[in-house]
Amino acid sequence: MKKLAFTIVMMAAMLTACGKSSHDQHSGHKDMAAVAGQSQADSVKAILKLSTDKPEPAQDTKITVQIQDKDGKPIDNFDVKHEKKMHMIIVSKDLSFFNHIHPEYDGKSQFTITTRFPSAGQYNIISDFAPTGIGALSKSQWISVQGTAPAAKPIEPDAELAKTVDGKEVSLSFDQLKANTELSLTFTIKDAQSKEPITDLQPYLGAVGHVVILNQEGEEYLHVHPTDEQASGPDAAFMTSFPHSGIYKIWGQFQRDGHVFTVPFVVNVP
Ligand SMILES: [Cu+2]
Repeated sequence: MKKLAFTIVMMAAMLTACGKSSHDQHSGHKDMAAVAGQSQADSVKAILKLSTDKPEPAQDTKITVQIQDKDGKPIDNFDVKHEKKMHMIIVSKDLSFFNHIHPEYDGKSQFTITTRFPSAGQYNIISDFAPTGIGALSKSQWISVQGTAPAAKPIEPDAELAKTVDGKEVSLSFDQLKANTELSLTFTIKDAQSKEPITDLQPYLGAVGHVVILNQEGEEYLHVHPTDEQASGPDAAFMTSFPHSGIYKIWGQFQRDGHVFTVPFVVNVP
């Protein structure tokens, strides 16, 4: 079958959450310096191909991502970040579906993974990787899965930033919540039944947890860094900066007893 190639267009804004700060001694900030500047990110292309030009819901679909420089020359050295050479986030248009997966590096500038899209509609595929010498950057591409998309679920800010997921009660707090400011967000995790703080979180991707933030349109992807990678709960703190006011969805991912759980929140950033 003819493969359909999409050239990934630079995201409207390649976002980094790396404000100047006095927190550089924190372990989570070490890779700040490695986040690529805009011009370096522009010089990298990620070419996304699917194994079929008509992906179907709930069918195995192979995703291939080729990384090239601006002249089409393969880039084949990548830094490992959070234990992986590439992190891939797949979200549905309404952000109700979220998947965080790790394509394998096949060598020769190519990453591959086989995944499934749950239903018809548009999905944004965000590849997060760090060419050696260039630093962390992300590229995204919308794809379309065959059929009639289910009705979009509204993306509404949570009235209360507390959720129960898999028997854990997770709350989210901010030291301050405003655009264009480096801020910390803290997840606090308790046992939902006993209300006892959970203090035995396991490292997930080399840190206390992994946080992904996207704006309402699913296009602005924020880099988020743990403040203390070695923490094990009940608090897991991260730093980021929201580039604009507006609605953002935040997914916190944590591991306990060998099981990863994902907690989504929606916030309105003033
Ligand atoms: Cu990842």
